[in-house]
Parts: sequence; C-alpha cells; structure tokens
Amino acid sequence: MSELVRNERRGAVALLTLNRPKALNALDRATLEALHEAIAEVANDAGARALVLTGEGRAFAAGADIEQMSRMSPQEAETFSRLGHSSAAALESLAIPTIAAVAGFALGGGCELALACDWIYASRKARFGQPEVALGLIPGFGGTSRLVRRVGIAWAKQLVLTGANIEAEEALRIGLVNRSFEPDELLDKALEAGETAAQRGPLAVAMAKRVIEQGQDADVRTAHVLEQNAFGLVSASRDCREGMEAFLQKRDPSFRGE
Ligand code: DAK
Repeated sequence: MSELVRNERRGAVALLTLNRPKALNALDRATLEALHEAIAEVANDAGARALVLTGEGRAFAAGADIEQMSRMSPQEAETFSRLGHSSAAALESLAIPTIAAVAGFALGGGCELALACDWIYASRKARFGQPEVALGLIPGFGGTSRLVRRVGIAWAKQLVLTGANIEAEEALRIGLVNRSFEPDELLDKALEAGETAAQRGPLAVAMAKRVIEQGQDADVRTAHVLEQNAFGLVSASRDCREGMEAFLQKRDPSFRGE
C-alpha cells in the first residue's frame, strides 16, 4: 500500500487518509492511483462496513496537482481525467456508506472527490471551491454534475463560474456539507457516523444506497419501481427477518449480511 493514501480500520469503518500534506494533498497521478488501489482494498474487505475519507494536515485536497497538470499533453490530460473519474466512480459504487471528513481546503478536484462521497462532514475551518476557471480550466473530475445535484444549479454555477471559495458555514447552509464541527471533533464525528451506519443491516444499507443513486438518474415512476423491487428483494433476506424479530424481542439485531 502506497503511503500516499493510508488505509486503516477503525472498528468496522475503513479510514482512508490522503497523505501528501506538503502539497496540501494535491492530487497527482500517483496519489490518484494509490487512492484507486485503496478503494479496491476496502471493496474487498468484508469487515469494512463504512468508509471515511480525509486528508492529512491542513487540507482535504487542494485540487488536482497543478504543477503536474501544467506539463501534460492533451492525451495525458485525458488519461488523468479518466483516472480522477474512475476514483470518484469507484467511491460512489462502493456498497457501503462513504463520508468525506474535510478539515481544511477542499478545492477543485479535492471538492469533487468529497462530492463523490455519500455526504460531507466539515470542520468549521474548512473551505470549499471549484477554482478551475482561475486557471483557465473547468472542473474535470465530475464536479459539474455532482455539484449541481448536491447544491442545485444556481449555487453550482456561482461556485464554478466565479471560482471563489466558500467557508464551512456557507457550505453547510447550501447543503454541500451535512454537518460542521470544531476541528478537533471532526474525525471522531465522521467515524461515529460511519460506525452507526456500519451497525445497520448491510444488505439494506447497500440496497438503499443503490436505489437512491439509480433513482436520481431515473424518472419518478421508474424510481418508485426500483424501490419496490429492492424492497421485495431485501425483505427476503435473513437480516430482514432478524431485524424484525430482534425488535419484537426487544434485543439488538445480529446482522450477517445475508
Ligand atoms: N497543485 C500542486 N501543488 C499545490 C496545489 C495544487 N493544486 N495546491 C497547493 N500546492 C502546494 C503549493 O505549491 C505549496 O508548495 P511549496 O511551494 O511549499 O512547494 C504547498 O502546496 C502549500 O501551498 P501554499 O503555500 O500555496 O499554501 P497557502 O496556505 O498560501 O494557500 C491554497 C493555500 C489552497 C489557497 C493555495 O495553495 C492554492 O490556491 N492552491 C491551488 C488551489 C487550486 O487552484 N486548486 C484547483 C486545482 S485545478 C481535468 C482534470 C482535473 C481537473 C481539471 C481538469 N482534466 C484532465 C480535464 C481539476 C482541476 C483542479 O483541481
């Protein structure tokens, strides 16, 4: 495992830490490759029931590595963009809940990476932005589509077209961030949320996540049908019987993911 991304387990929660603090965790090719590898490890770790993604030092990630990008040919830029997209897609397609814990800067590709997580918790000192237009670029890791879905078209346009940063409080207000915390509380709160989800029925959590995601790409009627089908499927699971029996017997359920 590359040291550019640390992969640790905290109970049932996988904790991935972008670890290039001297460059504010700027996403270069090697870091994105390490991230992709770490996500694959988590996907294959049956004991990991939630994931928290964070950054070492004073940034979550200050964007794609500008120094490296400045030397890329158009072909290399396309490959780089593909790598960024596939890391974001790999995060999104994990069957477990994913939480971005943003302690500092989440800019450009860093903000886009946070957006690929199911939700974002932030420290009160965090700053978010899509500053690409200041470099004569546009967001390249899926930010235009994910940001619109998270905060609506007007805020997405304001952020992308001005390239200006916003503080955690504003990010919270517009729904980019779910909750904000004092800096020293952030990681524990993110791990705690991950642990809470990790204790739920894993099949139900995975199915609910999938239906929410597929549903938002579908028309409402289709989304309802997807939900009904998934509801039927999950109700046939051992975990579902266990969950209901445990409630009726006034005890904690013992889920096995089957
Ligand atoms: N890339 C490379 N190095 C970076 C970096 C970045 N994005 N951000 C910071 N660093 C480095 C700095 O160069 C500095 O290195 P040294 O000089 O110490 O060697 C070190 O991190 C500390 O940064 P500062 O000295 O600048 O720290 P400050 O506190 O003064 O400022 C800052 C913090 C975050 C405000 C500032 O560093 C900053 O503005 N950083 C750049 C933020 C930015 O513009 N990010 C967006 C990058 S564009 C695409 C694919 C992807 C993308 C687009 C297209 N395709 C292939 C189509 C995505 C694009 C982006 O993400």
